[in-house]
Amino acid sequence: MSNRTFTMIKPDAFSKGHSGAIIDMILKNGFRIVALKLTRLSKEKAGEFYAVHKERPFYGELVDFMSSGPIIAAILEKDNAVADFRKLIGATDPAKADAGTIRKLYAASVGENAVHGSDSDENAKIEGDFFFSSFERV
Ligand code: 3AN
Repeated sequence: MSNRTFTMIKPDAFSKGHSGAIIDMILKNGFRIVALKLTRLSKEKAGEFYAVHKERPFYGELVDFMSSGPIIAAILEKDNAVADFRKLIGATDPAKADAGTIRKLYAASVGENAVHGSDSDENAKIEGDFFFSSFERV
C-alpha cells in the first residue's frame, strides 16, 4: 500500500467554479497536498494520459472534454490514499455516487464527472510523474 494518489479537477468543475470547494473537501478529509498546478491539456497530452482507454467508444469524447479548458492537477498524500480518495470522489457515474461524495455534489454525468482519482498505486505514480517533476513536489 502506498500513501500517494493523483487527482485532477476536470474542466467541468473548474469552469463552474467548484475548485475551491473541492480542494477544501480534499484537505478536510485528511489529504496533504504534495504537488499542485493549474494547467491545460492539449488534445495530444489528454490522449496520452488516457491511452489505456484508447479502444473504448468514449475515448474521443473524453480527450475532447479533458482538453476543453483548464484543469487543476495534484498529488495527494494520506495513509491508504488511493482507496480513500476513490471513496471520497464516489462512483464514476454521479447518479450512482454516494451522498456527500465529490461527484455526487459536483458532477453532471459519467463523461463530465468533475474529478479524476487514480485507480491503483502503480497508476498514481505514473500519473503523478506525467504532470510533475521532482522539484515541483514538497
Ligand atoms: P474513473 O474515473 O472512475 O476511474 P474510468 O477509469 O472507468 O473511471 O474512466 C475514466 C474516465 O473516462 C472517467 N472519469 C470518465 O470521464 C470517462 N468515462 C468513463 N466511462 C464513460 C462513458 N460511458 N462515457 C463517457 N465517458 C466515460
